[in-house]
Amino acid sequence: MNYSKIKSVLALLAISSTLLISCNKTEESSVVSDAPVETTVEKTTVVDPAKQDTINITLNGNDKMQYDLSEIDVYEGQTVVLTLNHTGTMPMASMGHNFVLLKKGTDLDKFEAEAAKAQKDGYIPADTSEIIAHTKLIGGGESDTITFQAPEKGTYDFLCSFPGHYSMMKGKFNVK
Ligand SMILES: [Cu+2]
Repeated sequence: MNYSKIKSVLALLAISSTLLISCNKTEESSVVSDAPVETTVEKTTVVDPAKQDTINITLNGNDKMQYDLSEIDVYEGQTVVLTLNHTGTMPMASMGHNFVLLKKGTDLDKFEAEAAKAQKDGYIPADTSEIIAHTKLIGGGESDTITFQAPEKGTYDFLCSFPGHYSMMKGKFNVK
């Protein structure tokens, strides 16, 4: 066994690896020094929701007779673009949904009773004097988008006027 030969081979290996490391280091440092200094200036404009002319609202209704929002906040004078999605699969005849925004002081029970008579009109009663805005009645997988002006500041009721739904499908529409 030639111990000294092995020793010299090991020594050579050690030297070459040191050389490699130092070589790499030089390369690295030169890359770093050559690289231009990048300064990223992020221009994120945070728009106050109260100052937007238009506000987009998405309201979903499902097969369990539920809306996903119990409160909707908008600001006085805004143009409201409201999209109602029916995220279920049941047909309009058995699980139809709409969104009806009512004027202040509307008696919800009375309104519902009148709406129930208006099946052919998507449960929108003939007398629409208490309605500020409404979507059409939709079934599973359908959507409807409406655009209207937010009324004066205050709290309003919204509901689904399909018979029997408003006990669960209703909420507050707050105009700030
Ligand atoms: Cu409904």
